[in-house]
Amino acid sequence: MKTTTLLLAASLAAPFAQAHINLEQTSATAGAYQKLTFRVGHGCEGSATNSITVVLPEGVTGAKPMPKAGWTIGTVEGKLNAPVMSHGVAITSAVREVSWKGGPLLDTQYDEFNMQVKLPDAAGKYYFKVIQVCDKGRAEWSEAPGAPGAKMKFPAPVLEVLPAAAPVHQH
Ligand SMILES: [Cu+2]
Repeated sequence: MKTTTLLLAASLAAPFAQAHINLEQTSATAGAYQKLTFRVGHGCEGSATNSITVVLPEGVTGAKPMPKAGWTIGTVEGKLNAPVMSHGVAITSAVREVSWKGGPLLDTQYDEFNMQVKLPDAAGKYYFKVIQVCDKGRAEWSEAPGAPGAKMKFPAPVLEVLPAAAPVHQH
């Protein structure tokens, strides 16, 4: 009896973790032009989603949202803390936020929101804060892992940027 309960608890926990707002891509290469797909698994405690805003982490530039039928795109440009080189030119400001407003996306439905970005040259974990606004209520997906095993209620979508392969030595 006890085993059955534990197994059931485990099988319920796994899909729930996938149901948040998360990134389809888990890792990518430093410096690459990368497609990012934000997956919206549910609304705000049952209420339909009518906007999501993605806040780009420092170093992620060149954001180009993919148009989406039924949704209006908005972007917010801002200064970068450190200039980024692009095609030999130092970029000092870039899109910092991308939003899609529209829908509504019902809690019983699922959708995906795409953009292309230029990833930074520095490897590491990059957290994309997402603000979800619903007909009733809102959610900020902004938590980064703290202590190991600590439970997060609203984890931020994360992308692991891996070092670019060292150039092949050719004679
Ligand atoms: Cu969730």
